[in-house]
Amino acid sequence: MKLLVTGGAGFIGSNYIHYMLGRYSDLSIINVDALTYAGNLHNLQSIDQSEQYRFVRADITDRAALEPLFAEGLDAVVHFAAESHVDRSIEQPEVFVRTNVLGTQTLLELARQYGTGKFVHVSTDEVYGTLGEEGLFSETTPLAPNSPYSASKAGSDLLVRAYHETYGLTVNITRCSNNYGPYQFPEKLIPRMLQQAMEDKPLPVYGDGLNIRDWLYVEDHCSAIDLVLRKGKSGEVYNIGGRNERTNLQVVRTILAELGKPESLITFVEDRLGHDRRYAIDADRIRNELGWTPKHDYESGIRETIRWYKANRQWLKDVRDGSYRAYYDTRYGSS
Ligand code: NAD
Ligand code: TDX
Repeated sequence: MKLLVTGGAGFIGSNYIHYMLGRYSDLSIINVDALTYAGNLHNLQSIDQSEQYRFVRADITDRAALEPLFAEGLDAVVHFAAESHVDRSIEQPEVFVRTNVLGTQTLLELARQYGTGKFVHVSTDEVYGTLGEEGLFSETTPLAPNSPYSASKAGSDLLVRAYHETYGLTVNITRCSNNYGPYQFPEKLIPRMLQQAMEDKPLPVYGDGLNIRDWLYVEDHCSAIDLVLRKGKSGEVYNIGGRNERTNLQVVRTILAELGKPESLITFVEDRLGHDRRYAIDADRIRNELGWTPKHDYESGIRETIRWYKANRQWLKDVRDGSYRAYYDTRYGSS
């Protein structure tokens, strides 16, 4: 099977490539990534020389750069590439629309023209908006995105749906809750707080810290996407989540306790604009129809993640000071 993975140098994409190559010996993967600030090929260093793996630096809005890859004949596309950080989308919405909406449409159009086998679009629970104290997001919950990030992801979801309905493209959409684990860029809650705590710096908690997220260890997201790719019914949406609801304060306190740091490092700061209060996922469809079960419970997953960041402080340092970029610019030309 020849698989095109977009955004494979990012957090979830790189975990997914490791997961798939570790599992299937008859698979070849082309990783297309523009290497934005969030893309880091060091995440993939251990498989860099594998005959099953090829990297192509390209922007997903660049049709001319992508076309030869589709022309080779692809069995499937698994589409991760996106601008992914809500806070950045509040500051700079345009690039979110360009990459997430136009980039997705560019890929869909090529998949249609070249008869690509299946298009798996990796989306997010944030397209459903926010929940009150009760209830869960199901696949039939109406889309009600609140941030420019989630609106751009919802736009891309609707294009995927339209390519299925209009042109009969074989597609699936996955909508997962918040991921955590190795290789996550330290702008996101868990690695950011870990980094601050390890350096005895203040941990900036937005608002009252009582917003709730539903956490899933990244490998469990990868196993779900693998199942959807192989067994998902075309046109179907699959929610993915592990029913691990925690307030941000609970997450931060666990990190401090595990690192043996004082709670006095917690600093309440101005709230995020349009901050969604609560996310919680009903994942019954993927569990019942495809037999997915997550392997990691939150308590052991978070401890494993903390151990990884402690053992990989150089990775965090390189990401923060941008030193990995010099390597790319020598090897692939500056962006
Ligand atoms: P990330 O920001 O860590 O990685 C994104 C990757 O996409 C980077 O390697 C970046 O270089 C690449 N990219 C960005 N713009 C590009 C462009 N125009 N062309 C080509 N490549 C480009 O993101 P992530 O957290 O790994 O998320 C991956 C996907 O999963 C996203 O689509 C996101 O919406 C979705 N998702 C993320 C989470 C989460 O908790 N992180 C949860 C659910 C869904
Ligand atoms: O410094 C912080 N302080 C803080 O209180 C940061 C970075 C975040 N927060 C809060 C905001 C959220 O309530 O923590 C929560 C999690 O924030 P993020 O890590 O930015 O994630 P979130 O906004 O929930 O979105 C994430 O999950 C869904 C990913 O970034 C998205 O790509 C994914 O679609």
